[in-house]
Amino acid sequence: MSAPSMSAPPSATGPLRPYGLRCDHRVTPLGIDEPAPLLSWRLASDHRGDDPTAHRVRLARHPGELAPGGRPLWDSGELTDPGATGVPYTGPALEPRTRYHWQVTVASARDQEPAPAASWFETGLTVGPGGQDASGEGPRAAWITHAPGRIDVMDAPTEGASALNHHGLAPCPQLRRAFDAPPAPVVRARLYASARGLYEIRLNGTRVGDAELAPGWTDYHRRIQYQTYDVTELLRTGENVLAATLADGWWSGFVGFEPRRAGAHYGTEPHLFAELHLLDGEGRTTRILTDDSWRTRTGVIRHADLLMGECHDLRHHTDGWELPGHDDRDWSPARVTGTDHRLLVAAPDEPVRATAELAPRTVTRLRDGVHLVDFGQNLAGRVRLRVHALPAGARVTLRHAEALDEDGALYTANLRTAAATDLLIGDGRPDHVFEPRFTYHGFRYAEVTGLPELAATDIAAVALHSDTPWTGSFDCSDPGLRRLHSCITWGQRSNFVSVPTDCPQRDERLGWLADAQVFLPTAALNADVAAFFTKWLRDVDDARTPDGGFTNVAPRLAGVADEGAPGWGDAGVLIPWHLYRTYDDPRFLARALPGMRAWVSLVQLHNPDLVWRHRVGPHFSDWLAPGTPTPRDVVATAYFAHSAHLTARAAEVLGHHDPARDHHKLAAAVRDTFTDRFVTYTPADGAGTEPDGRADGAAEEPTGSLRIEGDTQTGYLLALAFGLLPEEWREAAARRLAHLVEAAGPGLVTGFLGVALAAPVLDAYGRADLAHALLRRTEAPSWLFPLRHGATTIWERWDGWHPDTGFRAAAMNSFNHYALGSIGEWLYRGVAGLDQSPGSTGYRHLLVRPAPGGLAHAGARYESVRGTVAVHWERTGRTLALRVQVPPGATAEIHVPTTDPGSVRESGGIPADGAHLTRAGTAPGHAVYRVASGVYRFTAAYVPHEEDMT
Ligand code: RAM
Repeated sequence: MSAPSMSAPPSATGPLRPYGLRCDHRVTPLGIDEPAPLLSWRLASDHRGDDPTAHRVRLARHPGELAPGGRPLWDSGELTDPGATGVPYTGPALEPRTRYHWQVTVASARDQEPAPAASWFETGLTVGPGGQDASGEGPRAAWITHAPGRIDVMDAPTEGASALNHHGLAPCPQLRRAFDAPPAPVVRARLYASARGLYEIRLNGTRVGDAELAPGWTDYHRRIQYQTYDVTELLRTGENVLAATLADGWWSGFVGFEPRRAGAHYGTEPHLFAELHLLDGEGRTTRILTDDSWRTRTGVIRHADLLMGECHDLRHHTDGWELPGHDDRDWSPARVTGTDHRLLVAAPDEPVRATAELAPRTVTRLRDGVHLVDFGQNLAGRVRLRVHALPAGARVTLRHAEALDEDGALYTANLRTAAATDLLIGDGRPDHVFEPRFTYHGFRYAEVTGLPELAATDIAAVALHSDTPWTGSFDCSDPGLRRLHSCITWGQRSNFVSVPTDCPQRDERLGWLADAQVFLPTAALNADVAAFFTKWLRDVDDARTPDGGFTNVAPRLAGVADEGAPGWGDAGVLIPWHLYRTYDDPRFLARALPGMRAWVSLVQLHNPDLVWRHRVGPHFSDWLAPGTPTPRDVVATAYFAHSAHLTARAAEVLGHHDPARDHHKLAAAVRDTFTDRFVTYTPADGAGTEPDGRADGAAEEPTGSLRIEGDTQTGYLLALAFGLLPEEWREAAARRLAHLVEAAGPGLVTGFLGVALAAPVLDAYGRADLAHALLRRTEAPSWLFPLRHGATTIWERWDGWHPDTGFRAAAMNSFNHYALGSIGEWLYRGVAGLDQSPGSTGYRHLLVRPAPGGLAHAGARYESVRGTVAVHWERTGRTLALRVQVPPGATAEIHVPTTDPGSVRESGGIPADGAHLTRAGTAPGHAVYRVASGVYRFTAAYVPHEEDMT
């Protein structure tokens, strides 16, 4: 298995040039319905200071109209914002089902010819909300489903049979429609498809697109996504056939854990929606629509469920049903269930795709007909199995697990009611490849029952996840940290499945808001998650409670407390803010601001004294913290202050001055309340009240001593990360935090909320050494503890398995939960030193401040919205070499780690103030420079402290 491949700039060298053109954060999307999409680009140049001075975007229906002298539909004119990474389209209303070509030209400070680059996007069934376009031509297809009464109850598999029996899963409907191609040759064919449930469509036997689990999960009562496919190449003359298979998926299958409402959250059987638009050379469009002319029956898939698994009975297979010429007279007519299209929206994100295939590491024969396969990697996806011969009616059962028990058998207790069992029933014909299509499992191991032999070449694991383009890579000299980064990345792969889920294996897989919030900074470095979160923030908004509050999970689900808990509901504020800063797209804030304001007002309404005690939902506090719990009011009030502050900042960015002022005032008042109620500060001169429990003589320190109620690591982390303390108290708080971390091992005793903040806060207050010590720690709680015990993904609990006590309680013990993987952010920002400065958006102002610790080298590379950012440092003897790449349009403040600032050289020379570099003084352990865009190579004397060395 190779590392995920990254989208990278073109290898061609030269002056300033745009590349990586995107429309609404996607490369050449088909079928968008946004009326004012954002057109953006990255920049590359091989020269220092080769910054953009102006840009111009033009858009046309035909590429020729973009040529010099052509008449485009829209011309932005020359725009002189040198920091821009894109422009929103503001031309004439876009028409539906139309391809638009666009070109950006960027002028450079170096006075060369402006460099152009071109791309395109295509609009969907409609443009704008409401399912109707300006011409009144909305979608016309009906929702159709299998005729009732003809569904036979499935054959229950032998394994996991009880769960499956009781759930009464139904066979997957197949639907087909034969049609003749129009007489004139078709120049363009588009299929717009959706399901209430999941769909897979073939045209003349060939699968359309490569989306898995489409149309993805939304609150189907509020929004249903459709996908657009270019099927021009699949069309043939004469008879053609559209053939679809439907499954329950999130719509009518099992989701989550609520036993009273485990399945059928939105509907009871799946429905299909499809429109095939065929444009011929004479400009005529023929439409093939889902309606009652479609024929249906059930087929080979006897049931398919996301949690329970999938069953294929080959005896129900009919050769050629998806091809022209098949006689479907004994099929039933499809049943039309509605023609309401108001909820249909074009999917704004990349679909789930199969992105990797893993060969088994080992295949072990356990007993007659039972094999255990270890894929060596925990993942979300499914197994592909080649079966050479299977007698009619004989069964092959596939069970999945993340771990093995003491006897070397599958450990499935932690899956709770998720049967995660796939079943193949033979028809006696040789050679069949079995791969479930409408389920996924979280697993590293599979147990295959029913085959006398199993060759390693006959089985593979297929990884599935939302196909967010990879943008980041991290490397360093420590194999433990490299493996940690790999675990984090696999956690992301396994849990970004249409929504950001907590875990991929048990009967849960929900879009928990806090998990997403704490992991987002890491996720957004690993991958371009702008489109993925554009989609999910709609889910977050759709889920809001009637009084305007954010929930704990999105999409909202019966059985999970709606009222957002502190840190959970606040994700509705924190996530848009982080996305805005990362992707330089204020629309994240514009869309979210009403929800942000409603949330903060709601908390204020219920807590007029500004201590957040009421309407705390299930108050998860610092979830799963192994140490003394942080007082709940401390956690909640800290988040209240932070959300109020970010809401004010968001309003400010959008130019909404009054709300900005009000929320700034509120934030200041909550901060004051936080310090009044929860913080005791004793200045250095000894005046003031002595904090309780002071045992370390901290009051002797020059900056005084400080205690936050509860005296827990998380209390200090929240206060420092969210800027809740007066400036002059912060050093004291940071010292207390460092003391608590040291006293614990050094170690962390924080939960989901605290963990994410630990390394960044320690580093910001000069204790990168402690952050490194936490990373090096191998006893629980630590990141390396699970790795020592074979983890290949991040565990839900620090000690999900311990050699002394075995597995933690199965009721909540996931081995693929990304929340504690929030440390990934600091691997990039801290260890490698690749960051943007606090006031910067879209990586306009970089902050490069590596924390070498005891490592020999580290580096990170990141495709920002602006272009490639790269930092690599390496120590040889007593010299540290640092290479930094700053994309065009950006500047960087570079802190060169050195024990002798006078020794610093850049590209071999003494760095002197000039056009591209200025000296900015020294900081403890660093010499600081400000640079323009370009590549810089520093060397410096560097002798680390003894205790930093591994
Ligand atoms: C667990 C989930 C999730 C967490 C909530 C509070 O069941 O796995 O990670 O956010 O509870």
